[in-house]
Amino acid sequence: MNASNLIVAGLAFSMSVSAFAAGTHGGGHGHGASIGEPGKASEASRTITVEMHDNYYEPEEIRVKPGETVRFVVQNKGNLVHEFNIGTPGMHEAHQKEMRMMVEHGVIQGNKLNHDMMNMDMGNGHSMKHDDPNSVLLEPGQSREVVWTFANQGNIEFACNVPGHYQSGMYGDVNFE
Ligand SMILES: [Cu+2]
Repeated sequence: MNASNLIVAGLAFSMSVSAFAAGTHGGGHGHGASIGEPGKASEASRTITVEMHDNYYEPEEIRVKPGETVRFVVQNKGNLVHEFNIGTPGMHEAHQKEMRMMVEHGVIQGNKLNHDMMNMDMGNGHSMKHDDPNSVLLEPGQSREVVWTFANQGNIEFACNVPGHYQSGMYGDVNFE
């Protein structure tokens, strides 16, 4: 096993551990009923454009109806890599550990992503692809959609878990009407 395989194996292990830890808190990694579920664009009642800046969102909070499906158009208008991730505060905290590993291993490099490394197959169906349906990770200038069906209520935030960003205020509340 060469050095880079060793690093990747270590990262795969740490990511699966944290994913498991998040799952035990009932919520998991975007699959829990508490935060809702991936939605269909055809069922979305409206589109909300979310701009990501260094380091804040515009708008800073959103209001949704219980069970509403919303199509988010997420645009990175900043100069750094940013994430839009729908989850509970506990899920964000767990995800921040994974993101720290991604920075430490050079997958996230300030203003760009190492796509080769993200696409690398680490075995067992794992990769560092950041393709959970409740989140997008974007380089400056990129734009992508997230369609999400919210549950009836919940303590939900949209947040950026790139190291330091949440702590500097890059999160917003999802308020239920
Ligand atoms: Cu950010």
